[in-house]
Amino acid sequence: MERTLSIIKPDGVSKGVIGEVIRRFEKEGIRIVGMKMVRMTKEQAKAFYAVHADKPFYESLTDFMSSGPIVVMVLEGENVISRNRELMGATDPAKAAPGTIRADFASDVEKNIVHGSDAPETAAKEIAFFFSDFELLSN
Ligand code: DAT
Ligand code: MG
Repeated sequence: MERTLSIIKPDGVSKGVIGEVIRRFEKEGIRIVGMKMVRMTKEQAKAFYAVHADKPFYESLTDFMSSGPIVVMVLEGENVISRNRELMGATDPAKAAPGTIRADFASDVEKNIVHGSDAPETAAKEIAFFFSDFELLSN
């Protein structure tokens, strides 16, 4: 059993697709074991995306990620890290496979609706960034 962090980004919240994204997870039998809506400060967004600090899009990405509410979730299931990445589709929605969340809802490579951890180590770090143990409830 694995866990991963999923974020519905500010564009996903403002486009009204929170329910649709969650429906896709539940339809796949992925369990939601933690969930809340928060708004990150610019500093928190910079810390969350510290791995991208040297990228040209870092300022713009962290402005965007702190621009409005996000829904953060911890997903649980077998191979859920890669299964979530498959449901999300490629980073650039123009390259995302048809039927993926990003192909269906994202407008560009930066405003791409969802985040998903990419490996067990990053999942553990990203989950701890937003959640404490008592907020995670296997069900
Ligand atoms: P992913 O979110 O698919 O894991 P990533 O980790 O490479 O992609 O990048 C993190 C986020 O940064 C991504 O969701 C959107 C933004 N981003 C990535 N590449 C970008 C680019 N070329 N221009 C603008 N934003 C970009
Ligand atoms: Mg990534």
